[in-house]
Amino acid sequence: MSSIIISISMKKFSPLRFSPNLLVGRGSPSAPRCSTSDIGAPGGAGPTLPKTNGSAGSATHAAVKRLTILALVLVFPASLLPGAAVREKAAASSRWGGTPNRDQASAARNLPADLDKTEPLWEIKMGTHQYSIPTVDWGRIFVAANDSGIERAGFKSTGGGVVMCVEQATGKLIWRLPIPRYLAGVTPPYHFDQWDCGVCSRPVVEGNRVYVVGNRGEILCLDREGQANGNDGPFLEELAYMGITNAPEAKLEPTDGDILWKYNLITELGVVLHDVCGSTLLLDGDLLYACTSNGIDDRHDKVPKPDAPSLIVLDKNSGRLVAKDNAQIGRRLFHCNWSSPIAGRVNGRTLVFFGGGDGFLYAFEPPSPTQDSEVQILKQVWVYDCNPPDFRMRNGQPVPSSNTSRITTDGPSEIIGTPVFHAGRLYVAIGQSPIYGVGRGCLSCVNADTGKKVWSSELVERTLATAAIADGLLYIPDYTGNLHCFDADTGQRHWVHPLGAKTWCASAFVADGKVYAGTEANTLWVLKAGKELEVLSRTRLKSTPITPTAADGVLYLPLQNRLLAVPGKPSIY
Ligand SMILES: [Ca+2]
Repeated sequence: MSSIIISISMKKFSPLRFSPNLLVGRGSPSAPRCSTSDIGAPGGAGPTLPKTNGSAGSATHAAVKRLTILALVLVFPASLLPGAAVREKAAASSRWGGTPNRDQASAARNLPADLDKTEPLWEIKMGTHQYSIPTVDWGRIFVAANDSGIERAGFKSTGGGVVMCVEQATGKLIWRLPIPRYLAGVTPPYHFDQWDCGVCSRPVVEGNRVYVVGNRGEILCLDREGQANGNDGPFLEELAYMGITNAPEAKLEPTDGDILWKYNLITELGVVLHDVCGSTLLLDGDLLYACTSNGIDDRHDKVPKPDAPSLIVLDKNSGRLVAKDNAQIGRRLFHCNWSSPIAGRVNGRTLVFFGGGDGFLYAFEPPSPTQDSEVQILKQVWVYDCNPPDFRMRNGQPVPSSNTSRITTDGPSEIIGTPVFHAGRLYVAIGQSPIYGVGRGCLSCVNADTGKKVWSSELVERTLATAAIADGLLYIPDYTGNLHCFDADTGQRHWVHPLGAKTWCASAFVADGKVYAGTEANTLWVLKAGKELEVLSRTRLKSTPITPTAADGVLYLPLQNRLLAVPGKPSIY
């Protein structure tokens, strides 16, 4: 058993009570390509994009940078923030929100209403920084953190990351892949992988493959079985990759991870990553969509690679680059690209949507199916400005965006949380790193086919969160600590609830008629889902909660330094 597992409580749990499917280790089914209905007629182009670069500051501010990193992570996942939705009893949550839609709603049931009254089934230690939402898949949980506390012969923590696979029933380690820190991240123009945030991307699981963005700026394809079934290739240098130093005695162990292939964003694309790679991959058929995390330089002064792609597409089988965008988001970038791509089916076609670090929402056509090795340019279908006009321009003059030398509350913001596809519409909010403070924000509902606005609301301030939509209601927290409930169809706000502390590490997660919302003050709120505001419980935790996920009557709640499995109604067993 892993030394990082600090406690396992089995008082209320027996593996025999689980569905047999949960104990199957291999061969989980693929999720449907898309589950959304067709909508509308083909639409036109979006607005003309400005050419200005919003990050004009020059001063370097260490404290600000550090907080920035922390902030980023959380969203992605929630956007560190997305909730893993799991089809109840299907035990597979291979995709964020259960589908390419990225919705933070889950069909899981029988979940706890009050964590103070529920003893966890188990609890495992997860480094010191944990921002990744766990993925539950056929009896296993895939999760990521930083590499603090890992004990393995020949391994030394570098402030890097780790991807782990544990048993869903017990939390017991199956395998782990330590990923050393990218030490060159301290060298200009980089300001990257410096803050012990580790792997912030949520693992995407399909069949026997696990796809994740590593802390070194690499897209990794891992073997679900790790080294337990041998070292599968083509990549075979796991010992050196993990930084195992006790050669020549060193050898791979069954509990080591197994890399099948990897794609390096830095060496292959020349992007300058900033802070963290916090986005989660989108898997659709044989294609793997990835945000490149191209960003500004170490001085927060300019974008070193303004024409580098922000969104790329790989062949999931080989890691070959299939396509990239040419939207030149880097020329308008405020800080970095951190949002995660999503897909939806509209008007008989699949579109891929991406929230840019320039505050625009983009729709692209998938690459053409071809065996040609030439890298395609993604065809842009439309673009929508998620910033109201007066956020960008006022009295004929550009409104400055926050950066390390100039903190503003009313300028434009980027997209950090993940857009959500629901009933033919996209829901996305703008935000900034929490170190830039609170400020004006906007939640937008956009026709996914045409890119035209359906409604928007400036009641939601800057946020890093991803929306959760269930039964026609949308839940989203903002950085001020307000949790909002909107009518997803009309944009009418039903209620707002102050959570008592700022929120940037977690999106709201809705399941089983409950809304789970965490704050930076180590608090988890549980509210009743619905048009009427009703608080069910408020629990003080040992660390800051990240966006939870759920499956089979259990809430899997990541904290900054551990992962809890909290059961709902014991009667379901
Ligand atoms: Ca293997």
